Amino acid sequence: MNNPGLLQQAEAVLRGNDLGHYTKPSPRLYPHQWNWDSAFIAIGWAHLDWSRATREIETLLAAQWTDGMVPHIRYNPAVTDYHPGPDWWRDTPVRREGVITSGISQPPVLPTAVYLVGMRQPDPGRRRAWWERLYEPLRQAVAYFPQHRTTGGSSLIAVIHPWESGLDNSPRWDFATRAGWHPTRPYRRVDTTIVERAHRPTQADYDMYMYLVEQIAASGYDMAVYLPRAPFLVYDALFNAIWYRAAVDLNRIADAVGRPPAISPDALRAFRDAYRTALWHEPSRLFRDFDVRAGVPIPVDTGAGLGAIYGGLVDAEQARAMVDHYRRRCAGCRMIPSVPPDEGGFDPERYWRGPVWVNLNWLVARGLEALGLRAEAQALAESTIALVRTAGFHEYYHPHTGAGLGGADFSWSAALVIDLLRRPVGGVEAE
Ligand code: 9WN
Repeated sequence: MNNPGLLQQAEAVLRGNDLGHYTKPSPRLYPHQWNWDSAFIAIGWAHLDWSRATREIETLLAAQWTDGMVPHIRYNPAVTDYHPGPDWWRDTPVRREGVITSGISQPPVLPTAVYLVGMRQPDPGRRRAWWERLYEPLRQAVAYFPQHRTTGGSSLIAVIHPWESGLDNSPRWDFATRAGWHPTRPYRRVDTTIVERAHRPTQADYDMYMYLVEQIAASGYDMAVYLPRAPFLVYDALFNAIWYRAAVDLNRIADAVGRPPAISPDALRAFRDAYRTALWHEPSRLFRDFDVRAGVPIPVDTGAGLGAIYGGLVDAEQARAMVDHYRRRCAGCRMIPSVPPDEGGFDPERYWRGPVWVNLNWLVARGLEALGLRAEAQALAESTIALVRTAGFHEYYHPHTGAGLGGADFSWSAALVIDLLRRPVGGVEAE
């Protein structure tokens, strides 16, 4: 694929959002450092400037709590125009001195980013030294979830806020919006002053988000106390698949630095069985999420259910069936709509309720590639690149028209396009 112009444009987006130690997800809408954004962004930086990629990751890891959790936002103290600001997240002794963060996490793409960035380093000595230095914090980041976020004997991981899922207003979480929760404090949104209100979560969604922030902060972030009474407690199919892949990649790093597996093969097997048993929904050929509080599956199909392909939790045959079925439901759309148009909650313009996202496409494309489904992976990579080439580096895209929506100059769209161009599907990875 020869796309020099696109590559240069993508690089310009990353450089434009670069603050030296971290990269803003987008110029005005998201001015702080976000957890899974920085993981995707580092994967892109690794093709341009390896040291810059490692700095992105190390800035994020420096915000890790002493219990292992990597927060979803590391706040930049110089920035005040983002809501919610740090004052919503009560302080805690497990937060590192002098680092201001939120009190929840996000999908753990980070260990996989460390693996992929490491693989871009041609000098095996430098690669190994870097992996050795990061190994223990990464191990703690992965182990945090089984240690603090499991309940009732299952090995599946429970998330406690839609923001932790990374897919904030997915229709999967509408049951929580419908509960009508409100925070006790008034708040003022900034997002709707920057991008169109119709592209963002609703006011009722934000009331629910802020209510949960208050609940979590009031608990002092002690999950042993919080989980038994958490109003929002779900097994998110995408988050769990990303965790599984993180554990597998962490074990690869462990092997490379001469250590035993961080997560035992038995634990991985138990997790895989639990995932496949608890979350598979045969009629939709898709994994679904589970409402742990209510003890019921969440009856909504979305692109998050394809996450198992990235996780390596399905074989090639099942992956192909999943993608074929999803594609049929989305006839006439750019792939992959975050929600299929025949789902009740579908909205082609509103954030995680239908638009196409580059990160979701990248996750599925790389998963298909790893399963040996090269033609399917290539088709998805090419359609993703085509979308961005036509509409620019947007946060998300209209599934019918391909128009760019949400924030402009969006970092992970740029970073992951760089990765798809420089490490084409089926290409040989630098050793
Ligand atoms: C809240 C930064 C983040 C992404 C999330 C996306 C959005 C934040 C917001 O932006 O969430 O965390 O303010 O809407 O949903 O996935 O990490 O790009």
